[in-house]
Amino acid sequence: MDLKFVQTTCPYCGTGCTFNLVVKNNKVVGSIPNTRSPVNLGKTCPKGTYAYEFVNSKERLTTPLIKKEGQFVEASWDEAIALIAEKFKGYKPDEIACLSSARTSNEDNYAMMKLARGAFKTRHIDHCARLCHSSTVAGLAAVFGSGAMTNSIPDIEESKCIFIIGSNTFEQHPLIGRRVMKAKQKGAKLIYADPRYTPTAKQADIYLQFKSGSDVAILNCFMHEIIKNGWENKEFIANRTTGFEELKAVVMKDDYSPENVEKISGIPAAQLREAAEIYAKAGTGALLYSMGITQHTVGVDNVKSTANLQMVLGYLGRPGCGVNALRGQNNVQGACDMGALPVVYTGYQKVIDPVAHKKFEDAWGFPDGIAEGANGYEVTTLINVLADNPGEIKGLYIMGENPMLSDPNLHHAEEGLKNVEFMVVQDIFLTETAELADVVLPATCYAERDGTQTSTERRVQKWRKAQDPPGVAKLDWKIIADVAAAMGYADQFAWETSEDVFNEIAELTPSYHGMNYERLEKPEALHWPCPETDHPGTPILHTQKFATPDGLGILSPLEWKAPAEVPDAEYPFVLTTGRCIWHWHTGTMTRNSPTLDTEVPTGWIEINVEDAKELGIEDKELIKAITRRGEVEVPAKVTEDIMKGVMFMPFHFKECAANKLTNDALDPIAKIPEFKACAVKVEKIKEA
Ligand SMILES: Nc1nc2c(c(=O)[nH]1)N[C@H]1C(S)=C(S)[C@@H](COP(=O)(O)OP(=O)(O)OC[C@H]3O[C@@H](n4cnc5c(=O)[nH]c(N)nc54)[C@H](O)[C@@H]3O)O[C@H]1N2
Ligand SMILES: Nc1nc2c(c(=O)[nH]1)N[C@H]1C(S)=C(S)[C@@H](COP(=O)(O)OP(=O)(O)OC[C@H]3O[C@@H](n4cnc5c(=O)[nH]c(N)nc54)[C@H](O)[C@@H]3O)O[C@H]1N2
Ligand code: SF4
Ligand SMILES: [Mo]
Repeated sequence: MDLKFVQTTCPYCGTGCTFNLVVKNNKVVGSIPNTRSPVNLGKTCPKGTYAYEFVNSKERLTTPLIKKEGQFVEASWDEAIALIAEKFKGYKPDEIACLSSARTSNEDNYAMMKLARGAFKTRHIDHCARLCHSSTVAGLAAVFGSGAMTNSIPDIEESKCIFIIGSNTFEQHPLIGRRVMKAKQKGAKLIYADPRYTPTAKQADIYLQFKSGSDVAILNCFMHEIIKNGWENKEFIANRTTGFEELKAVVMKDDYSPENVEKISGIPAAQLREAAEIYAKAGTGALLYSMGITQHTVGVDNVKSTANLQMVLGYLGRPGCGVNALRGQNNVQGACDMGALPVVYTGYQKVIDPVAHKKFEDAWGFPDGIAEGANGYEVTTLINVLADNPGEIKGLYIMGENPMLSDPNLHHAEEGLKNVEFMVVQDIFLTETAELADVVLPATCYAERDGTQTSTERRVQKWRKAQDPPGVAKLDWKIIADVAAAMGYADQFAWETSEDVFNEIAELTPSYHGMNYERLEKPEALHWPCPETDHPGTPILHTQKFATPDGLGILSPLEWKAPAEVPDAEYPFVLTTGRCIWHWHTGTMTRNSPTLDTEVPTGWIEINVEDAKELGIEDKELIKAITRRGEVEVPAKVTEDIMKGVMFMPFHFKECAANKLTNDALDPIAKIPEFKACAVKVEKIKEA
């Protein structure tokens, strides 16, 4: 028997745990956590533990498929690639759009960005970060000059008080949750704000339950109390920030007194006072947030509000502090870093900056130039264009995304995707989105390849090949390079290994410039910025100054605004959506992992006990949930863990897809949809 262990990085969440894949006779059969990892210290959560199960699922795509007369027919790579090249050559640049993937490696995202801008010459490229942390990228870049998590994961242990708002850390970033527990063991307090009494809430010293969509009011109330009592960090405010007087003028208004914020949020005034005092007096406080903050029409305001609080208390630039935006997908940080966004090349070099444009044009050497230096469509704008202006975009190339379940207001998204003349989907499974494609391309998964991914703490870590891919599946960047070559750009995509791609990235990206595959072999890998090969990397950002032009952090005066759609007589409840620990997004991987799938076989809607009683709904009863955009049948979970007036659904399950209900109203700056609040009603299903 041939047995080996291959160290790799978890393909699920942005925590970036590493483990060893157990490989028997050339097949991945198990995993063992890596004890040398400074991130997960020898542990993994259930998804990491069973991340080997989907690798050899019978459902994996094994060969290219071409749709002929409405049916998929197996095809050779030559045939599929030739068809794609011919179709895309026939479209004008602005008729093409690409969706890149936070599930794939940095090398793949870089290749996709180069394919879009260099070969297709389109400016329309984006990926699921739009639905996730686009508010963070926009909000933190505006106030700190850099849109990333400021501190590192091990650093959370140094905190004296941890304030988690809008992140169910214990279920969605379990190995970051473990750090929070380690800090607690050292005496730290945990304050947790969330509409649901989640597993994270169960560990909190103070739990603030509130109505979805009141975050700015709550954060302003904290600052109101802090400034009223003189607990702000006057030295930090004076030396490192601008805009304090303007901020103060807003947060000190009576609107943000604990009594008034109790009316908006439902949190008792006394509890708001107590939480603000404990947090302010801790002296060292880390704020953690995720989708509860970002996925709102006021997502950018929410993000800036968290930054305001941390600056007012001087909780930045030192250990145990920070604005810690917990990034979701394994490589969403990297996909953004690689420029899989409509406004930047790698390392956030702006496409509208003529210097950056020329740098990439010269370095890449396309004989016929690259996409113009203008911003393109965001995912959400693209879907609107597809649905409302058919024919404007004719060709769509999607790598590793499943918008047919993950986009808001699915009927609208489906209408848009069906209007595309020619659609390519490159995935590891035949997804709901792939079903609509003209060509489906089989990719290798994390276990079948070398590559790098960048975790939420900006740590760049490696994937290592453990087994061969199924059938004729190929590396994502290799497929992209083949498409480019068939369009006449073989020279620009002449990489032989993943390392070749990485070296090109490092060459063109200041924050990755000092990295190479050899340096990334160390157990702790490297955090960007890492500008030179002798630079140790940067675990904590903004220690001396912020990355803004004058080095100062910008305090933003912000008023609370209600969500785009609030309950009324017809739709009397707030619906919020999210995740559970066992499943991943649209379920392609976790529902093909028998252990995880058995734990939670289908979806549900959480309803407060009193609400259920008034509606005459029993636990586990199949009911109908209805919004202005659609309806689904879904089992009720009657529970005290959710606030009265609020309901919650996970979006993992196609048979009761939460996104048939969600609102596609957008934040005006980040263009993120309001997944976290819309108005809903529920009905009993009448017997036939
Ligand atoms: N198991 C698992 N882990 C995951 C994922 C997964 O699919 N499954 N996905 C990954 C990805 S891509 C991401 S982005 C992260 C997301 O990680 P999280 O943001 O932690 O997950 P969510 O469940 O989307 O939402 C978090 C919490 O926000 C609360 N919430 C709802 N409305 C509001 C509100 O108005 N304000 C506030 N403050 N909170 C509110 C919800 O009750 C929920 O508990 O998780 C990552 N980790
Ligand atoms: N209602 C509601 N909707 C939401 C959210 C919410 O909180 N509520 N959250 C939003 C957020 S934060 C996010 S991040 C999005 C996620 O939205 P998506 O990114 O669309 O969801 P995933 O299911 O992660 O899709 C990733 C796809 O990549 C494929 N894949 C995995 N590995 C590879 C690989 O190596 N190569 C290739 N080519 N493909 C691969 C998977 O099979 C899967 O089809 O969902 C958003 N939608
Ligand atoms: S915490 Fe995230 S990275 Fe770690 S094992 Fe779980 S899913 Fe994987
Ligand atoms: Mo996400």
